[in-house]
Amino acid sequence: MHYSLTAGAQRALIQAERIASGSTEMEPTLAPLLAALALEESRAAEIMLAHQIDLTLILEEFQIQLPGDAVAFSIDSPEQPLEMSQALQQYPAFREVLNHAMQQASRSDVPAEIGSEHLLWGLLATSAEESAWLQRAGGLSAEKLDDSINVLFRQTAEPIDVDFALRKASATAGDQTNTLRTIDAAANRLREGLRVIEDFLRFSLDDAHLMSLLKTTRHQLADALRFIGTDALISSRDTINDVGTSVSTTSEFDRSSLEHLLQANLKRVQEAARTLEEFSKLISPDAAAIFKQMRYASYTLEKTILTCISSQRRLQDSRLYLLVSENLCHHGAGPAIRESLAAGVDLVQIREKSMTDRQLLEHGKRVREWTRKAGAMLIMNDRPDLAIAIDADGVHVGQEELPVREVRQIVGPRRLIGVSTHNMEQARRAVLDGADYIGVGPTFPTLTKNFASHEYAGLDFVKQVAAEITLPWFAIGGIQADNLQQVLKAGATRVALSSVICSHEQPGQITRELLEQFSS
Ligand code: TZP
Repeated sequence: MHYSLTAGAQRALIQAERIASGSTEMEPTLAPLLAALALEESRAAEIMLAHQIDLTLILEEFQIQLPGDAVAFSIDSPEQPLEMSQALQQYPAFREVLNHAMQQASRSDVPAEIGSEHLLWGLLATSAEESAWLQRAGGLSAEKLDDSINVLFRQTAEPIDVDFALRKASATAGDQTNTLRTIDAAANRLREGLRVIEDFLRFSLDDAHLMSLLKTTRHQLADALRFIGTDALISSRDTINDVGTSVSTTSEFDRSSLEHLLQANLKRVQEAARTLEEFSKLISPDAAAIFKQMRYASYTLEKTILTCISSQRRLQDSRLYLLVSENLCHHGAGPAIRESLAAGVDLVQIREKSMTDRQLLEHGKRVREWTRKAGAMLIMNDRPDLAIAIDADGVHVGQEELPVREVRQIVGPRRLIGVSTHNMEQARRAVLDGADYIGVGPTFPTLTKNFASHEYAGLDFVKQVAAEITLPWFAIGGIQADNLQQVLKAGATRVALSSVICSHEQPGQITRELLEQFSS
């Protein structure tokens, strides 16, 4: 039997070859192919996303660097068949995957084309580390994928019988067309709104993490529309006779700032998702359920983006964040705080583990006065109740303390909430939970707080956060005058520190030295 590859599968193999040829590994593994499958907008990528596996996770797990042109790559260039055969000749591991993929494709009764989902199946059928990881990280196995492949084929090869579904709802032919027209228009509105938001995240906020969330939303839209039937949507389209296209409002052209533009498009996405959800109920409850999820996801996205923008504004000039514990200070907490404030510390955190609540309250009120006079912010560690009592600007919590949602209930919308994070998963979670800033560390070993040796996140964590997250963050842990440059080079623009200032004979002097390093 003759097999051909779909365009998606071809692109994936060529991308895999490009990624593998840029790798230093002597024996290329299957990781480049896995990354290529996630990189392409393909069925394999959709299946992986449905199992919470995305490109970022793969790149992180297998330490892969994408070549610069990976995203811009297109299938139209004439040299591609040659490149693809190179991929197969040079990398026997890819060939093994292709053999498995052929077997899987031959089981299908639709044309014997090998798609990206078959390549993914082929990869899972090997005993490679990448296959075991997909099982661990996303519960994906060749057997599981059998079901997904069947479902996907059912959806694409045999779209839901719209006629039948509408007849059941006793709709007229005119109703059917109008429902489809409405869905088509709302889907376009949603897609366009998502694109504007994505461009904002890319060019204004430059936030890779939030962009990856948006990509998931775009995939969800494609999933839902498949339930409706893309062909039926196109054939119902009648833009020329759509009265809506000639109606415009003055507010449509009234965009006073980038943020305003962003908000208008977030609303547009939410409204479109609601229309899609309601009208899809007449055709496909499955699609309606996905649109509902998308609407909720867009509320979270809105909150996350707006929190990020407002925190960036509030913490715009902050560089040095001092955590003060009485027991670390040479001449007591008072002098350390006042001297470092005078030298330019931007935030002070009260981090006392052995004071009574009364002592903390009195101490907190004093620090409030000093910080206010100096124009600095005050953060209370662990205690939302005391943060309110002393009118602090915010509260900081660790992974074991109250979650952001509960803290927000206590401190209200105005006060900052900071969260300590020790790995990328925690950092991404904190962003989505609504933290206003995060602590990123420990960067270096520290005696100020106990960590097990495996908990040292190190400079790599700092670099990863710098590449992905634009919510304000502070590198923390063991930072001193002689290693600050390494932290700044890793991408940090703000740092939090404790002992280096508190235990110094001259807290003001060392604060000035540290601050100077930011401008050198
Ligand atoms: N969280 C992560 S590291 C750390 C905390 C509270 C201690 C920071 O103190 P130091 O003395 O600057 O290492």
